Amino acid sequence: MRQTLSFIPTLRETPADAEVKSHQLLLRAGFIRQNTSGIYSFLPLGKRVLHKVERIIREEMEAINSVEVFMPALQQAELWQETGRWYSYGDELMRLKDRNDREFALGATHEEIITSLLRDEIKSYKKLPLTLYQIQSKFRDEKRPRFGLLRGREFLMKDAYSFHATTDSLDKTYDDMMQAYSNIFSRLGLNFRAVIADSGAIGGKDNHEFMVLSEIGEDTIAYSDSSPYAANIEMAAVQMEYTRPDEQARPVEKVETPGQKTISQVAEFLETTPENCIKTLVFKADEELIVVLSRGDHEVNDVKAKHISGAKLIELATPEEVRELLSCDIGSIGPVGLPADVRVFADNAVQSIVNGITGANEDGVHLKNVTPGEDFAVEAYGDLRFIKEGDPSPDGKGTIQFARGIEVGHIFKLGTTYSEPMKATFLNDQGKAMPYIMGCYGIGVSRIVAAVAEEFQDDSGFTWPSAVAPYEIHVVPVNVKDDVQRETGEEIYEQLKAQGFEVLLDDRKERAGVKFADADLIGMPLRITVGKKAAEGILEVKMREANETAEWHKDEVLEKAREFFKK
Ligand code: 9G3
Repeated sequence: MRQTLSFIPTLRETPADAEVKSHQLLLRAGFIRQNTSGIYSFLPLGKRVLHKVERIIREEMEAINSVEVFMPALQQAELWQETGRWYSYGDELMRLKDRNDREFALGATHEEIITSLLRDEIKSYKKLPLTLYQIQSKFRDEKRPRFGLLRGREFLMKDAYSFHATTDSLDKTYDDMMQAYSNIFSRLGLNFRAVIADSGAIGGKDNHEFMVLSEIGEDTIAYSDSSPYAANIEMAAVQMEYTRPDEQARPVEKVETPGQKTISQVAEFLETTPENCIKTLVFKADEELIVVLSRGDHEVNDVKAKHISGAKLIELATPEEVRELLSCDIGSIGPVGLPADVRVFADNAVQSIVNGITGANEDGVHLKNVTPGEDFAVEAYGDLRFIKEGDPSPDGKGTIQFARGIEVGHIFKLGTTYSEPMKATFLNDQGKAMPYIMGCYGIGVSRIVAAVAEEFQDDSGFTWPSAVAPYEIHVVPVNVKDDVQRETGEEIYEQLKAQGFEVLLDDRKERAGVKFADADLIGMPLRITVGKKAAEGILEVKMREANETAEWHKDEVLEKAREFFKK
């Protein structure tokens, strides 16, 4: 492609409101432009990267017999009402009406659509398993779109859905998807981990997120420094034994702690340590207030608290809700003397505390010598705390490290979460109508462009790996007014294109400095500069990622280019 015929509006300045380097460069290098908050246009170079990412995804989906379809973004409300999600999703689900005032959702995801499509077609176990996928725009009205393509309100997703007669069959497809996803992210050159994740509100049991390690990632991953174990921090299990000190439990005593609110303040004031304190939190689990206890130096993990309480949704109770329940402020609550109907859960570490400190459920008063089992009862102990760096890895191999990650994929075992309410059934081999057993598998395609952009760049711009680079070779005649340079550039361009290389020719009448800066900025893997030495048939070559240069004779360009791209 000739640059004079393309559309690559590079910028000199870094756009002010772009916070992360991938967003800054994608704008500066003319790959994307923002239309409005969280909504972007892909310009020619950005579109070509998108196209290559999609091609890799399609190849890996084909390889595991996942078949491509294309579903509507306009989704009739009735389907979302069948699963209840019309009501359970709030402002994030974009809704509109048609000319007859009928209600629609703009597709945030496609479980309802694809399940309604199949329930009319697939009636027998003989037609299962079936895995379908699409690559399509999704709409989610994020409260805080940010970081460019990393969190947008309209974005491109590959979403696949699998349908099975048995859980074994689902397990097989799930494992195939795990492998296909690993292939995809490896081919993209990304440093990723498949992590054990929480399925959020959509139910189902097994699910894994694919995280690209990045310091701008929104998620925290807990991973073992000497095994493949990795989990979203919300799900990382704590496998630790706690020993109870063999001291005698003493009678509980009230103690004035005026103005001491936090665990560390109370511990210091009473000359003890947070390990000897019992932290008490009140959560709203669905509509019920529950109490969750942890050792003073640990943090309660709300996702684990959600699982042990069986709630679908959980959030910290407000100070008003706490005062209404316990007639004191949050800094003074404790497990002793709670109303009998309040459920109490405690992290395993709490049972190793003897003569500990807790709030007295009176403002400015705490209790000393509190011992679980003696002075208060617990409905259940469990692993309820966030794992910490240095904790032993739950698989018993090595210790836990933290890393930030960008979620680029998420796969779920859905079971009958959608087929049940939608009465999407098949006749099994006993002739009995059973709901499909389902899985769903997402990849953030436009988010991947940003994740690769975040990874592959240096001080002067992008260093695209050839798997996703907009073009493989960038031919840059330095001075198009010089006949030799111009004609040599044209000759090389045509020759390489004829041999199947993806070539961009900088045929603009720009100064050398501008051309070189732009070439570095947009970052094709191989740049062939046609300068003064073209008169002797010598071309200067730059391998962008390694930032190395070489001189090639124009007669060897084809052979050398094949060698470079291992074609
Ligand atoms: C919504 C809105 C936002 C959502 C969802 C629905 C996330 C929603 C979870 C999934 C699960 C999988 C198939 C592809 C892979 C991910 N955010 N999720 O269901 F209405 Cl506004 O999308 N779906």
